[in-house]
Amino acid sequence: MDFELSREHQALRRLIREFAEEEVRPAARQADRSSQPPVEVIKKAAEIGLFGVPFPREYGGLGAGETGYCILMEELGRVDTSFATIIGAHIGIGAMAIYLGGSKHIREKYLPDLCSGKKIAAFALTEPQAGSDAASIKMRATKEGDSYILDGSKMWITNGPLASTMSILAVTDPALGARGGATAFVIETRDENGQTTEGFTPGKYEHKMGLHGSPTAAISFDNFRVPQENILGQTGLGFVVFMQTLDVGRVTLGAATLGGAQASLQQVLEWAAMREQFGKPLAQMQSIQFMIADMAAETEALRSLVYRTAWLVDNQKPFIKEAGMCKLLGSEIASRCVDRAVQVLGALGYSRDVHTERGFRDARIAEIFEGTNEIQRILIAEQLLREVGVRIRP
Ligand code: COS
Repeated sequence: MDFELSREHQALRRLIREFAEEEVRPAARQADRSSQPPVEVIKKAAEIGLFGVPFPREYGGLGAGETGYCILMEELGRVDTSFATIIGAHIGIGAMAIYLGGSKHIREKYLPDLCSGKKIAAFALTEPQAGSDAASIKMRATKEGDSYILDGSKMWITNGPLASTMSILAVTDPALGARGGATAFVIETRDENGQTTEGFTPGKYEHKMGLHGSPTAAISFDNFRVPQENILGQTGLGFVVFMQTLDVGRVTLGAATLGGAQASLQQVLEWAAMREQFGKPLAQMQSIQFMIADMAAETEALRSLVYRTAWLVDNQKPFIKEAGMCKLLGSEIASRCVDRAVQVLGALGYSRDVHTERGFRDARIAEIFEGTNEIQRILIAEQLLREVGVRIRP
């Protein structure tokens, strides 16, 4: 058993950490305050190849696999969850659905521009009535000659206002419903000048509790044409492509929360060493030491889980259960850690002058998006019970 990262992965971590500290961190507060994504930092991330970290070199990626992608998300999650979310929605679900479901031709057509960051991707699944119950989507794709016509709307789409390429799921056979009658497509929603494609309307920006630097929007389609060759996977089997994509995304969401938890721990360590009350540093107080120990133990356990699961993905071994665990544990550990950081920093932790307050707001969503933690618990239990011959859903 070897717990060392390869030299390439260590070099990748150094590159990303430097970028995160020098470029992402200084822009994070302004992005949060203005609710605008840091466009210049996004461009610089693209220039150094961060938009294609896991994908093979033949498609323009860095070829660093799921392990490299987890390193990316951990390092970004350490400094700014919003920025990690922009990159995560682009790589982990938007472009990943194209990689997992696309033919060689479709991969070659779309992935190079996504890996270079020339284009930004989004993943369009959720609809007003279809959140946890992903199979209740109503968006229609109707066959017309060599094309499909998309009609309907999606909501809570991360990168919705930035993306020009989207993976989208729509019902092609209403009689079969989404589980056996939905098809996944890759679509182009904007041209090179940012002009929206006919039939596509970006909707209102969502005003969220946190993640202000990561734009989220509703989007709608009216008579939007997509060529048949843009199908991801097989006709009628798009639900599976989308579920497989979410599995991969959940591992790296775990990595982003690992970064958040680590940052909270670091902040508590530094503050506890410096801040004095009752004539001694907080670090001398057992109540604070207990918090530090709990944070460190949870963070270390999460680290082992995330990188072992990345290893499973990179070695083509089953990982659905572990992906759910990364997302479930990661989101809850990060929330607990940042909550403790606010407590240790006291009134300062509640102040908008330190990034703990932003981290506290930003952490909460990880318990909800990419499948709520309740859904993750069901998926984990289902996988375990299946191994002993019990089915908990029809
Ligand atoms: N990998 C491969 N195939 C999968 C799969 C996975 N992870 N999950 C489901 N499938 C397949 C099933 O095997 C089934 O195929 P068969 O009928 O051939 O057996 C089909 O997809 C339907 O699956 P299932 O019956 O499990 O669908 P359900 O509607 O009961 O629910 C859950 C599936 C709850 C897992 C799904 O709705 C879900 O993940 N919800 C959360 C959605 C989410 O994460 N939203 C976030 C928004 S996008 S950021």
